[in-house]
Amino acid sequence: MINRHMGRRLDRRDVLKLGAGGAAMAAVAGFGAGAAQAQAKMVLKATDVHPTGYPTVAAVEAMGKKLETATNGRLSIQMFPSMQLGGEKEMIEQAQVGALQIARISVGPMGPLVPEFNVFNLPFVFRDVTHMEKVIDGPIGTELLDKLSKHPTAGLIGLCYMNAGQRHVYNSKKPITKVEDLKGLKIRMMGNPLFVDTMNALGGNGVAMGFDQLINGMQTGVVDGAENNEPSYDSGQHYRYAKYYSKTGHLMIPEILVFSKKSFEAMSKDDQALIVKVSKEAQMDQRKLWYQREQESLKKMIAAGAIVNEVSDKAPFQAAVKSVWDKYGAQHKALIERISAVK
Ligand code: GTR
Repeated sequence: MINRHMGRRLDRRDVLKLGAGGAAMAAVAGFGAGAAQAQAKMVLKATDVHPTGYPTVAAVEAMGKKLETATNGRLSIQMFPSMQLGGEKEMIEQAQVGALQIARISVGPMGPLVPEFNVFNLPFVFRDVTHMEKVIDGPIGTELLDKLSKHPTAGLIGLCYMNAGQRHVYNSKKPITKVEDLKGLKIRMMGNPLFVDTMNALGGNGVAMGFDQLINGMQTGVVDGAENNEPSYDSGQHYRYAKYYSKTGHLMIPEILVFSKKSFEAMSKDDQALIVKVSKEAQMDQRKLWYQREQESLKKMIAAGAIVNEVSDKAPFQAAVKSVWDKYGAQHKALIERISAVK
């Protein structure tokens, strides 16, 4: 597999060969005893679809520095940014088998695994960013992370959340100011049927595709555009292919940091607790970086030629996605009510 933007992409064999973390893990398994576990040096492999300098990448790197300091260099993080280990689907698979330890992904693809996460994926579920932050920082956020960690087959530990702003539609044809404007546009959506249904309900044609396939999809006209927050649009230089960026704000999906359950269970209780602690700090560290980056990205993309427009009346967009709420929300009524009760 070749990643056009990054040179050769690593395949699973490379990941296993590369695995400083994996080697340490093998040593741990060999020693078996708790004391040996507590001392084994481990390089935790982390990955992100975004490049170095992106808020999520920077926050996980800072987490690695904290681990190094707290353990005198025994635990550290090696970051593989920019989709070097594949898209989010591949990242999840590698974390499940312990070929990497930390994957920073969107809650988006988690819905099919832990259905409650689809509540965060419902269009217009949060009133605003403050509401979303209160939910992820509070008991509901913790409950959903625990659901993932306790899932019998997911093979992942849910560590923390991160901010990802609001998602807005962008395309190469025209600005979207009203819901009818989406008609006939092929818009790339994340790999979760809920999102394709959302775009279709809005009148567009939702096309499920990995983030790693998107530039190619826009270049070849398989899609006319996609939807994402300002920092993703800017850092992926998507304005080069789809210059109309319309602030539909239809989704506000938090990010999630997951840890390989296989790797986690091989670590000492103290190390596990330390990882949980630094990840909670990372949730807040990333937030500060996020707000700065959103502003910077907005300026950069406009300077690069993006044409940004506000969407003044969101009510028709909200009305159009009722079928999505009926299909994916009906079984989570109580959770939805709890979310809307968060003030
Ligand atoms: C970004 C998010 C990524 C990925 C991407 C996508 O906002 O940070 O994790 O989910 O969107 O659209 O696939």
